[in-house]
Amino acid sequence: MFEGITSSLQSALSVLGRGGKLTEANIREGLVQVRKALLEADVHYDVATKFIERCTEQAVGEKVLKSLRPDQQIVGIVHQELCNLMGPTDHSLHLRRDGLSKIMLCGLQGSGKTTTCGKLGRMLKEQGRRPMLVAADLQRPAAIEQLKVIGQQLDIPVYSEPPAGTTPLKVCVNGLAAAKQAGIDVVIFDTAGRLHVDSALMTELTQIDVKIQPDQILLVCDAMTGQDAVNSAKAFNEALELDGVILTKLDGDTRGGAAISVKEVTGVPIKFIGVGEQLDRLEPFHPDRMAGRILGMGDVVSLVERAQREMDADEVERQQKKMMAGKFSLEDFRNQMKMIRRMGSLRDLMKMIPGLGGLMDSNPDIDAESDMNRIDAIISSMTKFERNNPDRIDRSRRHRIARGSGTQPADINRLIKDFQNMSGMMQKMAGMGAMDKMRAVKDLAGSGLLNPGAQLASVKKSGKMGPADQRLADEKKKKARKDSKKQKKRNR
Ligand SMILES: Nc1nc2c(ncn2[C@@H]2O[C@H](COP(=O)(O)OP(=O)(O)O)[C@@H](O)[C@H]2O)c(=O)[nH]1
Ligand SMILES: [Mg+2]
Repeated sequence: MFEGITSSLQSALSVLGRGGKLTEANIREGLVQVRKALLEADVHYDVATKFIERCTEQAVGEKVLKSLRPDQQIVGIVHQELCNLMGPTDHSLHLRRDGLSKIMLCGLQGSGKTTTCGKLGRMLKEQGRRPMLVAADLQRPAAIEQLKVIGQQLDIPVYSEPPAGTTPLKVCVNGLAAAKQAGIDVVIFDTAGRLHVDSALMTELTQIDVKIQPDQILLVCDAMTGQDAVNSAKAFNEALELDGVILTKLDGDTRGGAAISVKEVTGVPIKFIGVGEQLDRLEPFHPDRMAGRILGMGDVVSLVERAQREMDADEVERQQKKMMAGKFSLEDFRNQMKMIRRMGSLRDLMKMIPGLGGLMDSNPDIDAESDMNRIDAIISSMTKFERNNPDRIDRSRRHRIARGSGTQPADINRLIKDFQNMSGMMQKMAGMGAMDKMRAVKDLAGSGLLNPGAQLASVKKSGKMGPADQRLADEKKKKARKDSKKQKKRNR
């Protein structure tokens, strides 16, 4: 997969390593070569250009990580930007927990729809679902038979009708009714394609969409067709509002352009990839793994990631020292929170603290992911003086902060108390043995500071909305509006 782009990217990036020292000029020169490699791989022109702009901006401004050669660091940047371009990871089919889920597959002729119907059916069956396939492609004489054979191989029911005297829409409606009767929980509709996007095809698919109201509309795209795949994805998305793309034939001699461009051009995520003709050759799409394959520099990428972790670990250690010396302020605390977000989880952070790594694994209840926004809001409403001297926050300051952050004065109190407990604990921990540290982590978890969402539960109970709640509520509203718009479009 991707031999061409991988080798040309590697030679572009190796130019950077030659000079020994990186200058802005040779960063730019190296990235121009990267851009050329992308265009040769049939990456969309605008995508390649913007991609290089982002990489250049990053590379020129970046702090050099100790223990890395600058050219290695550039590989890291290109990798990260490739991940951003193709990500985030989104391979959920959003199936209903109970009741019937409907998945509609569409795409050009020969893109792999019928095969992918079987692959998805097989995957769902393995997950314990009861799928059914519906043969709604009446365009190709052999399509129905092809789907039936696939169904037989997988022992999955297939609904079909003799093509004379029916329409694709009727087949879908009747297939859905049959599925409901048979207690099926996921119906997958195999629809017709054409050689090119045309209005007759779009009308047929839109009618099915409106009538059947699928939960997911997935476009099956042939990765070998490069930019054509991307252009057709754009056209299908304008007519149908796709939920995802399944990119097929990535096992073949593809140049990789479609995989790199499709998300950026259409905004629709790649959910699965087809990597072979056999029915088990379907994989969830992982942008980071794909970026790694495209770059073909797995070893350098992991080196960069390790160096970044080391940098974060250095920062943690620095903060740790401050904490143990009793000089850790709420401002530091917030910075640390930001770092945690960047790194993924508090669990990971704790693992970096010398002596705490193994202990985290024995405390699976610690869930620090929830709602750090609230703490952020509280600290944001404090003055610099208050952040550095939390013990000086009196009643009137407390009320002002609560008003500013949309929380209750009691919540400010609790945050400060927990924060002081934590600082105290950290100071004590400096001289502790392993057992005591374990106990200390347990206490810390019990205090609620490691679970900021829980500790501010009283805000929710009070029924008043703070800015953080407001933001969440606004987002929910926005999503609801978007959903109803989609619904209306479908009902047209
Ligand atoms: N190598 C490879 N071939 C595939 C893949 N998916 C489908 N195909 C092949 O592509 C051809 C067209 O597939 P088909 O499912 O009939 O396409 P449809 O016209 O969209 O229904 C068939 O020969 C499939 O075996 C894949 O992921 N890799
Ligand atoms: Mg087909």
